[in-house]
Amino acid sequence: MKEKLEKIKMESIKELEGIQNLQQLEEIRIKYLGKKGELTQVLRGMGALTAEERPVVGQLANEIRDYITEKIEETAYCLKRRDLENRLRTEFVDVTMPSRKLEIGNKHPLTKVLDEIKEIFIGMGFTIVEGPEIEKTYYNFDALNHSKYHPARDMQDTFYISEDVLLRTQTSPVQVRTMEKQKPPIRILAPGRVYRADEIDATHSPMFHQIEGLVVDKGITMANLKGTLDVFAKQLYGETTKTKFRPHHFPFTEPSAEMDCTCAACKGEGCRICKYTGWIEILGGGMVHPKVLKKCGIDPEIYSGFAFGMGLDRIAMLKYDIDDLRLMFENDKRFLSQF
Ligand code: 2U9
Repeated sequence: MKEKLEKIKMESIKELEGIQNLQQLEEIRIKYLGKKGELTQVLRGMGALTAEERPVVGQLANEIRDYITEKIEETAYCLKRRDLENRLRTEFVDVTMPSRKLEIGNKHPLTKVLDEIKEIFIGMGFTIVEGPEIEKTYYNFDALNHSKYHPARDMQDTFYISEDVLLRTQTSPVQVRTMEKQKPPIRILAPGRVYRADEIDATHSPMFHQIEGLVVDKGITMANLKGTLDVFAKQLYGETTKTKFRPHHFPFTEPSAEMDCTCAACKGEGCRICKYTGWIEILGGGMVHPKVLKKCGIDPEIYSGFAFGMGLDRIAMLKYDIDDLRLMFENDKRFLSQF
């Protein structure tokens, strides 16, 4: 019996030396000290011993159980200590490190200028209206008094989906649709993407952005157009901005004009941006052609209106001195993060 007990002690010491984790340690505890453990089995045989042997073997067995228990507790402490040190090393967070820079986005320059222009016209009582970019030829050309043979209808200028469906070349169809649905007074601003079959270069893109406006009511005159656009220019470029109107032609307005304003960069002195003229053309406009009103069911004998249109990309490029339109669409963060 004594030999068995000594053998158990030696085996348990040997096994405990090779322990790698707490799971293995628990298995050893069960193997030797558990209800069906080797030490427990030996102690069950104590009944067969003589009265003289029993106390001696019992004491040895208790000493070995205490020894193994102590060794297991020591090993458990060492394993837990090792695991804690590992965690402290691997899960270490240096709270003194600077936090990760949160990349906060910023508005695209086109969005910034669009928001600014919308605010100006909302301040003058205009409502923002949007419409389909894939449009009927009727709304893009016929309703706007383009003759059947107007060059703008040519394939080299316009993207056609089918004979009577195209990508809109201006946001005017939005105004036409509004006039069909709403009786005067009308005071709307129609921003959005437009498409023309242009080759991409520093100042042209097949997709660009326009903002058009339309006012229809009784007694609307060219003076209202000039006054509204003069206020717009002053609010966009500063109170000292001057405007001038040059006669022009558009099929959908008569009379028509193009509006220049004094260069915001040099205040009219002349510089690189305004090509040393002191003036920059920013938009076109005119009195809505009576045929356009009539096609929308508005009686030109009772009502009159003015309309205008501007290229948003051009205005943004002028405002931020951007010399290549392609930068607007390439999504290069080095460019976009400057705004
Ligand atoms: C309706 C009637 C008339 C919209 C207008 C312009 C003049 C104009 C250009 C500016 C630069 C297009 O992006 S651009 O190339 N537009 O000069 N647009 S009048 O006139 C309308 C619109 C809708 C029913």
